[in-house]
Amino acid sequence: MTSLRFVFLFFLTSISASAQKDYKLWLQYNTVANASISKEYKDNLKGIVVLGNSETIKIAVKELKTGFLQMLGNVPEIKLELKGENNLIIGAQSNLNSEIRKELQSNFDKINEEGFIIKSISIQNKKQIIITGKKDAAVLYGVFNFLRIFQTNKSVKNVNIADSPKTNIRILNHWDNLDRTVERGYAGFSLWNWQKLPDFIDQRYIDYARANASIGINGTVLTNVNANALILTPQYLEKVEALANVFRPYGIKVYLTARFSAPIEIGKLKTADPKDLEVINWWKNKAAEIYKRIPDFGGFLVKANSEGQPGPQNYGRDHVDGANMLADAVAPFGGVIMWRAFVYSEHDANDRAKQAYAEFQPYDGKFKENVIVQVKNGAIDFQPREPFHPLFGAMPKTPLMMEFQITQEYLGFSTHLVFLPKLFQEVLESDTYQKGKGSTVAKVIDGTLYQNKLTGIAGVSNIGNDLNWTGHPFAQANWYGFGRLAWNPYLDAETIADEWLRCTFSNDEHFIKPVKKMMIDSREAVVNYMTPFGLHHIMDTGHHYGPGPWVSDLSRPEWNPTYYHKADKNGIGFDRSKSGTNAVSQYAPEMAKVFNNLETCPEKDLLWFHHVSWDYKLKNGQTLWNGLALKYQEGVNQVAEMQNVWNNAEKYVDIERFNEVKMLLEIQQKEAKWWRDACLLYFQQFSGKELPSGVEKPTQTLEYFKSLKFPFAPGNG
Ligand code: BDP
Repeated sequence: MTSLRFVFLFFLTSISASAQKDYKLWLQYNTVANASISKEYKDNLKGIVVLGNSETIKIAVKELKTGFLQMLGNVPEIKLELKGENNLIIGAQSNLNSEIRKELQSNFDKINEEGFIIKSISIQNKKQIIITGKKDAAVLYGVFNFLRIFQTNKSVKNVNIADSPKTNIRILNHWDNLDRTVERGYAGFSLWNWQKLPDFIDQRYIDYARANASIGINGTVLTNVNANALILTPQYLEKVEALANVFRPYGIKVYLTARFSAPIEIGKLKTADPKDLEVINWWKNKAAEIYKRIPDFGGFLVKANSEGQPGPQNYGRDHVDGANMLADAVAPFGGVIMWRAFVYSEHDANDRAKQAYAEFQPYDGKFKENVIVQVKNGAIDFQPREPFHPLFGAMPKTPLMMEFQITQEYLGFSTHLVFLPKLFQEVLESDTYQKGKGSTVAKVIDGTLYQNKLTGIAGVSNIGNDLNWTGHPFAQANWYGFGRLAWNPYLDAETIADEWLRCTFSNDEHFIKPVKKMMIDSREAVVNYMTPFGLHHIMDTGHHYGPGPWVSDLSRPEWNPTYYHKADKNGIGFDRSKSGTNAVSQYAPEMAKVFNNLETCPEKDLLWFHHVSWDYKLKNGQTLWNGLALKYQEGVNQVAEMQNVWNNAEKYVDIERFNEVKMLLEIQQKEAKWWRDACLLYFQQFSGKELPSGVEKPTQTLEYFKSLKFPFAPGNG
């Protein structure tokens, strides 16, 4: 009996230890094994001098204590004034003495309000390290970055960093409903326990804020873009206020989604017409009511006249009227309106990929200054690969913010390992040519191309109440990577993967090298086994889980996969060239030319822009049919290789996370084959050709794949 009880207890503790590891994200603070780093620590960090006593500074001190204790086994003495040498000084610029301020003046000149300085300095011939910035939240960013130097086993000797975020709004979009379901959420239910708020503050809210602050995220939209007006009632605003109070010391502002018809639904007005005086006043009063509770409220995110959501067009007005009316309501309080450009209509016979540009581009220069237009990375919808959205660079007088999707709606949910920073980087690096060569999307987003003051990057969150936050242990890297790229859109995906692996798992090079490569390659793998050569939107209906290239019976034509791949006996692909829908003309002439011509169009985007014959010769000499089949196979092979890499990583990883990832990769392998077989069998009906050698034969029939149903697949709103 006793021994059984022991086994049971042991089992329980080992489960909770594993959950804790997963739960700790990239803030594991593993013991530093590198002797020279620990020596440096002992020599250079004898005390921590704390200047200031705000909540934020207290959080920073607590973080340093936790980090040092866990990584290096002890905590330096905490001092309230500068004495002796080899101290770590932390505090905002206004709390520094004049000598230090003078010493750092040139560094302060280089950073913005949220930037930080970490520098080894000599004051009265005494060596110190200082972490500072213009405000306390910046000091906190500096502290996390300083700890990351230890986490990644780098040296702090002669450290000299001055780093500022390149965008103002670095924000998560939670598509969370008030009943705690999460639209396109694959990691459990919403973190926000509306029922128990405002009185019950779940530790998770604090840990969430801490994780975000550690990567520089400074905003969160708590609610779904398919909005519920109730969030704007006093009953809910009280709860939002409680969350805002938790997040504030971490430098995070809350934002809400505004349902355009709220004045009718909760305000009892007869209309929501943005030109109606009563409506205008209703929003002004609502804004005042919110700011009274939450003085630093960020503003509203709005999805209007898209996929059935109400908007200004219901009243014969346009997006500018709607956005500007809301902008006026929040302007006196410093709020912003993030107005989404994700619009398309079943009544518009135009190519869906052209609709957002056609509608929004003519509005350039017409929005109020506190409006920023939020544009998805591509013109359709978060596919495994899309060419960059043609609106980027095409609205010089309008701030545009990027919307990436961190949750993997179309990329294998939280089951497939796909490292998204690689996708994000590809988009950010794309050259729009809108102001000549070098007009990259990143420069549009950080405001340097057109000198926009208001800038931002949004990521649709992949976070839920799963123990490990994101469902897949490696999906944590996508949250992390999003934050890092929002801070600096020029960062390289490899650098991000490297950092994340070291902070999350291990600094052992034998682990880092292969696993980093696996992460980097994982993005191309998913493209290969789902949508190679620019194919897109061929997933199954509603839940978007698994392949469904055959679907052709949905009421809205542009919801059908057949609308996108247009496979027939002549070939496959969507002709968006001049002889087709001419979507290419929405790009700058240089890019339009490249995309328009079959010969110069990058093969990765081929079927996005062209309808191509099955016998078309690819650059490698293969016919399109053979090339397509081989790409699908390559995707499957890449997942097999990922499994190999992971199996070899066993000795560097705790057993729980090792097993989780192993099981998930097994599912990914099965599902990669499913995508390959279902798509190839379906397209083969049109090509009428045999599978080339090297491509495995499908083990099921097309009918079988068509018959699969997933009525309870998660995330389907
Ligand atoms: C699509 C999702 C849908 C969202 C919509 C949006 O399928 O659930 O509401 O985007 O971004 O990707 O508004």
